[in-house]
Amino acid sequence: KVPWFPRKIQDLDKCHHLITKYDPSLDHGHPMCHISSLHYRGDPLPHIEYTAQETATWREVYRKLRSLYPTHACTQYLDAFQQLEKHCGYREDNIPQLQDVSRFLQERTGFQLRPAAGLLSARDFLASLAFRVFQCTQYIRHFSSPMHSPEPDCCHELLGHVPMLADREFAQFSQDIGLASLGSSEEEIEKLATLYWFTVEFGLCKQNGLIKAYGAGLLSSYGELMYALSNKPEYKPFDPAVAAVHPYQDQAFQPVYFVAENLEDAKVKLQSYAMKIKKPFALHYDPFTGSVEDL
Ligand code: H2B
Ligand code: FE
Repeated sequence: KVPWFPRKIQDLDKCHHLITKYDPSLDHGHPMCHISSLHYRGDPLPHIEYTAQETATWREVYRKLRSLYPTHACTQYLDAFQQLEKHCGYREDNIPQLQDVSRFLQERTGFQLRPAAGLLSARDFLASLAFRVFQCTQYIRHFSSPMHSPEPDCCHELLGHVPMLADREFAQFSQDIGLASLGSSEEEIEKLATLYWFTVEFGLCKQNGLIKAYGAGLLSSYGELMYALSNKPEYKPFDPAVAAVHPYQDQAFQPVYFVAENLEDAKVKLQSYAMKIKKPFALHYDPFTGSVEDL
């Protein structure tokens, strides 16, 4: 039996299942503001007035990470980051608004943001990528630990994910993981989530003979970004079949990173991996209607 999956972008209104272990509303140490309630397609993205303390947390994170980007981030990231500073209010003293960022991404790659209340199930999160929708938290980590957040927060989304989603190849890569997930079994979802982990979150790529970061988990973590490009971790060439079943670490730095030849090569390899996933149907995404159809 094929699990239910969204067939059109409107169906994403049903993809909001939180992983309660990380549900920030259950974390009593967390300030309870800016947790989006249920959002429906077409609703405006909520404008948030962040407090001075929240902006101070952002400033600290922004300043430290920004100093590493020129040497540690891939060129696709750097190009988009420059544009975001120019057009979307990316600054030390300002937490960008999802509405502005979403509009920017739509013009670049057709990706749009949708507010999420916390960590979503892998199935729901991946399904939204199939429609070029990125589910994005709006709250910020607790000020007591600016360099670490146990759950995704807006520092992770805005500094880690958003710049990469402005790149064509990366946007396609993200959508392809999403499309592969639709109607897949629990085991396949588990593998795709692991693949997502080693690429979208912790991926490295070669660039002019050097290794650079494109993964959001790295680009939003000062400590791990430095570590990933030091001589300490082990590197393996990116191979989706290997990465999809590789053990990972969500409580400490990764012992292993997968290095892609470049983003296009990663995309092509992922596409051929996705073709081998066995499903009783074949889907085609129609960009004009924003829906998937059976072939
Ligand atoms: N939910 C949210 N809100 N943001 C994420 O970055 C995220 C998620 N990542 N759910 C997903 C899970 C990822 O870890 C994979 C697909 O499991
Ligand atoms: Fe993430």
